[in-house]
Formats: sequence, structure tokens, C-alpha cells
Amino acid sequence: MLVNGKWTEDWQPVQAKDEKGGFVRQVSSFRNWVTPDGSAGPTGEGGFKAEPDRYHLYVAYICPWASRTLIGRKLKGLEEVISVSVVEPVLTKQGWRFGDYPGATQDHVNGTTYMHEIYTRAAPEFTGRATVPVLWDKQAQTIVNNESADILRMLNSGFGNLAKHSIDLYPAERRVEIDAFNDRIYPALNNGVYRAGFATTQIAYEEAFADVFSCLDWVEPQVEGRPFLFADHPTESDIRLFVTLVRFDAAYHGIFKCNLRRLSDYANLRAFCRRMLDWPGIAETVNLDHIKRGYYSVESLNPTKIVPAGPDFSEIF
Ligand SMILES: N[C@@H](CCC(=O)N[C@@H](CS)C(=O)NCC(=O)O)C(=O)O
Repeated sequence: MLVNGKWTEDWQPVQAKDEKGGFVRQVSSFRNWVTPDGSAGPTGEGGFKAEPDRYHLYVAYICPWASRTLIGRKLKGLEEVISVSVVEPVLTKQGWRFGDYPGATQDHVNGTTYMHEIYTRAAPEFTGRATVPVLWDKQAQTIVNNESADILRMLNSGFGNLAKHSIDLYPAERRVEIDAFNDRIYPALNNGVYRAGFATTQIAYEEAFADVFSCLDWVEPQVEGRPFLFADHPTESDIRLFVTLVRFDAAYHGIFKCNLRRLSDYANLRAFCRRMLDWPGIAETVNLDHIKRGYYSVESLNPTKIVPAGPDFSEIF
């Protein structure tokens, strides 16, 4: 991680932990919003007006949080407005790196090699982990926001008419339910799999494991008999659910020890995943090779870094 703008090699692959050995995710630190007129959003400061070719997304295909933003960009038809760079799947001793691993890219905007250089360009004294996703402002040469929940929401409405598609990912009449659903699945499922995978005590692991599967059991009947959770098209909640489900059998079931059941054991969730993958643009945001290679290269969890050959995805999706 960065300490006062300097990269420290003494990096912690498990972020932080609490007194019970539970995984604690770092709080995001850049919280400004792109808005149609440049006024301030719900957090942070103003000055980030929606304009074509002004903003850039830094992402990793392995990362579910970054994938939220990639899906939002596709669903809103913002591909020509917001450019993208993709890091390599394996987290190096200097964090995320740009390069020529198939599917990854160079950093065409800033010409950096490592993601942490983007953080120090924005904040030379930055202390913290250099996480993805990052929404970068090419004009102001700074990070607008590095919190995927914010970025997904601002992609929905912040770019106004620049978005080619009018699909509403956060419809006003369903916001209470969407917020409640998001709040329930974040700790138990989206972050729950990480809490299981990076737990350093049996008790912390077992608590997380129980949360993951009780949450999946709770969601399974909710995706039966309707195409998506809260509309006839995907909303934020579908995106936030999908990014965890699509990684489940490839990574979380094995490396994170979430092995009570597989996604493929949940008939409705599996069919839901298929519907999401069939929605135009979504399948292009999923790179199962990056997902498997990335998670299985976390040395503290898999010292040999051998990537499993299975599962057979044609049987799952
Ligand atoms: N709160 C952030 C979390 C992002 C995050 O934890 N990203 C991980 C990848 S899945 C990361 O970049 N980790 C690098 C590190 O911890 O050094 C969000 O949702 O945007």
C-alpha cells in the first residue's frame, strides 16, 4: 500500500482485520461526483461536469467492484464517452499493474505501470491501498471517485444525455427496495465471500460462511418467475448480485472456501445469471480467465499459485 505517497513493499494481501480475525475492507477516499452541470453530488465537491472524452475508468476484470462500473458503462451506452484501462489479473508486489496479459491493457491515459501511480498523481501524499475501480478526470488530472457504489450510481444519471441508453438503473419508485436489497447483500454476500476467504480465525470464517449461504438461500426464490429483481431490466441490485454470482463457482467456492453449495446448485440464481449474461454488453465485462487467475494467485491463500482447470463453465452458464 501507499504510505504518505510512497509505495511500501510490506503489503498486506488481506487488507485489515478486526480483533476476531475478520476481514475489514478499506473505506474509499475519493468521493466526488460527475453531474450533468458540474454541481456537487451527494458527497465531495463540484467541478466534475459530464463531458465527452473527459473521464476514464481504471478497472480489473477480476474485481467484482470494478465490474459493477463496467456493466453500468455498457448498460448506459457510455462506451464512447468514458474510456477504460484494464490491469493484469495478478496483484504484484507493487499492486495492480498494466501490461500485455491477454485482456489487460496499457495505461493509455497516464502512461503509468502501476495503479498506485494514479493515486499519487491525484494525491502525492496518499496513504492507503491503490484499489480499483477508479474514475479519473483527464482534464483536472485527478481521481473523481474510487467507490464503485458511487460510480455505478453516477453512471446512471450523472452523464445526462451523453448516455445512449435511457435504461434506469435506480428507478425512483423502487429505490427503497433497491437500497434495502443492496444493504442486505453487501455485508452477507458481496463482501461476505471476502470475509470467508480472508478470515484468519475459524470463528470469523464460519460466521462469514453462514452469512454467504443464508443470503443465497434468501435471494434464490426472489429471482424466480421474473426476469430481474425490481424491473423488467437490470437495476443496480441485479448488477451488484450478478458480479458476485458470476465469480462464485470459478473462485469463491474454491479459493474462498465457500463450498456448501455451488451457484449451479441454485436453479433460479443460475438462470438469473444466464439472463444477465444475455443482456447486451454484459458478457463482454466478464473475463473468467482473469477471475480464476487473479483469485488463485493470492499467495497467502494459494502459495503454489496453481489455477484449477475446472469448472466446466459451459455446464454452469
Ligand atoms: N470500496 C471499493 C473496494 C474496491 C476494492 O477493494 N478493490 C480491490 C480489488 S477487488 C483492490 O483493488 N484491491 C487492491 C488492494 O487491496 O491492494 C469499491 O467498491 O470500489
